[in-house]
Amino acid sequence: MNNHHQTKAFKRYTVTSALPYANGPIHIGHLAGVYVPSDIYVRYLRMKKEDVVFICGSDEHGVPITIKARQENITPQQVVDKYHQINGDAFNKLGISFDIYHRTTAPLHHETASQIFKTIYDKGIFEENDSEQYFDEKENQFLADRYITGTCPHCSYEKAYGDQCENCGTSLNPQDLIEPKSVLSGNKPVLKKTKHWYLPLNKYEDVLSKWILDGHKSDWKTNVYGQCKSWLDHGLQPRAVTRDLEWGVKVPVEDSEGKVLYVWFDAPIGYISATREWAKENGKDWEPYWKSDDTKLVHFIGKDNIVFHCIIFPVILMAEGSYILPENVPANEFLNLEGDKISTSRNWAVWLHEYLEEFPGKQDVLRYALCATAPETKDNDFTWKDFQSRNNSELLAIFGNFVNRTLVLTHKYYEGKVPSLGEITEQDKAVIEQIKAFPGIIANSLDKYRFREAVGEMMNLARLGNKYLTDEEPWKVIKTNPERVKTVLNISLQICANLSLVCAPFIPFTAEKMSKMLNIKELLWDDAGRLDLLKENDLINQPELLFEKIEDETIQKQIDKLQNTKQQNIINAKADPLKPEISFDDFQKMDIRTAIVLKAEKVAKTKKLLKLEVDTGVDIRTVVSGIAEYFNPEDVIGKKVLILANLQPRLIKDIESHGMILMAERRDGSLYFVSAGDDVEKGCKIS
Ligand code: B3M
Ligand code: ZN
Repeated sequence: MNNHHQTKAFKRYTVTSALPYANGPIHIGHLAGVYVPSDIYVRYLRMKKEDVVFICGSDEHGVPITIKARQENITPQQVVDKYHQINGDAFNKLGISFDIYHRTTAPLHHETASQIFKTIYDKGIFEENDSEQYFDEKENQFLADRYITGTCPHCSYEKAYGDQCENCGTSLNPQDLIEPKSVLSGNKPVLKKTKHWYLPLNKYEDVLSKWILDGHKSDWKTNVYGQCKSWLDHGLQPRAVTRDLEWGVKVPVEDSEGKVLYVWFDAPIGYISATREWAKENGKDWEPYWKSDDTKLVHFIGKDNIVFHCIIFPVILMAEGSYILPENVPANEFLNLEGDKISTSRNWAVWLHEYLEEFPGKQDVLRYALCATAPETKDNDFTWKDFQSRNNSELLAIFGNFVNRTLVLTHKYYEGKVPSLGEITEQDKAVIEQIKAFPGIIANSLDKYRFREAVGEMMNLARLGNKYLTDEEPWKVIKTNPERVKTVLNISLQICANLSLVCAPFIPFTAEKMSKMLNIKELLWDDAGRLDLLKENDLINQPELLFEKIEDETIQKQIDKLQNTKQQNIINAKADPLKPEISFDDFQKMDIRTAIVLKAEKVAKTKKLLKLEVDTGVDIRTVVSGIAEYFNPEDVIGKKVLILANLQPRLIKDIESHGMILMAERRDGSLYFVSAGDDVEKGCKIS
């Protein structure tokens, strides 16, 4: 691990994209976060004739797959076979140009993951620990965290899981849950002893700090660096890398009956097994791509995968001892949809396979829109209106309009032949200087994984051409100064040729059409910036329209589709079953009062919690409430609410909360205040 990563020349590149779980289709959040940026980066590298391998595939183990299989009453293998096909096909149609789309149920992956586990095991690096895990006696199996549900100790949410409470965001251990239940049988699970192997992450804190906090302070994105820093500052714990499950890579050591590798141990190794498969299929040696110091390894992922790619997988590779570490992990933040979080379970998403059906021939419009609004440094929001405007006001009105006018005029005045470049004016010189500069500007952004910035500069080259043509008005000047028009169209054609080059990583389908129209093939990145990509008398083919207007009704149809989904969620969500009966005396114990919210603020590092100061008419007190996803602090100040005033105080995220604000939960999970009406003053007893 060296510190000269910026200047170091690399002989080859291994670029990986997060392996999507094969338990569902791909949506625009995945594309914006991971797959469009990684494809842009690889296409750019290929245009620079770099030796690059682009790796992806299906992540086919893990509890989400077995849960899906239970839900659909099919086998896990059937689940992954279905989505491996759907996802691979959809990526391909969007032009995501992986060199291989492998899968972690492949025998070569099981072999590779087992070998790496065994090497680390034989070095005596794993710690073997017995622990007590929840066991479902009826199903006769240990329960993975996701298979245990119960009440969250922090916010009393009754449907928390063994690994996390989705209501207050707290990460949990199964034994934190109050009244735990097995998702499989509904029974109360029992604690049973079991042995697991632990990766001693704590022993790698120093080497990780040196590698990341010192070595990558300047070139890793701040969101990635910041997450790594906070993990390292908090200190690392040994992490179990085996599980009591049937579905997964069998643990390759004695006394491991019924145990598999933890999915996050085997999944990143899927990048290596995919490279091995690709090398086999292409007569290449895979080892340099993962073991040579002059290889640049880059992982493209979403922010929820940072710790696995920057801490856990690197420790696995360090422990194994013969691998290189990633040079960069340019993780993106999350993309929201029409102001709401994308959610597979609530079907709140734009699914790639549906987009491809509903917008045939418009792959580049989606690629461009997602790149131009990518959540590179903060979460961002996809709206269909923005999508429409990216197409109509940029791709069509600037890029497409400029190319089309240039080619139409070349055919109109010169039978499609490139005219000579006559005398050039000062204005021409200024334009020519900019044409020369654009490839370097775009490359500089791409080298820094700033794809939004890069695609914006690509569109600026189209703007330059569009403005030049409009300013020069060749359709008027042709009558008075035909020689001038030759120069203007020659320069405009050179801009089109340069555009067809520098747009290729972003909108490859358009680039392909342009290279056919302009009759230029196999150009390299280094050819960009030249003013002689098209020679005098070269023949230009008839122009075809690169983009078409997207009408309001087309967009409205998509917006309506999402609204219908929202309505459907409300209808689908059955009302929760009644709780067990209570006596009147039980009810009498509760002291519910009207109250007013005086102050409100977000609870740091949580998505769902607000800290409220509430005047109950009896006293003024602090209450922590899990409503932050539905209400901003400023919206609740002054609100008249109902409070369960004699609830025992609870510590939630280190804040002592006295009481509970009564909320009603809609069918779609959103919350609203239960109120006694505005004309009631604070402190009134509800009975
Ligand atoms: N499948 C998690 C995800 O899809 C996981 C990524 C694995 S990359 C090795 O977000
Ligand atoms: Zn909670």
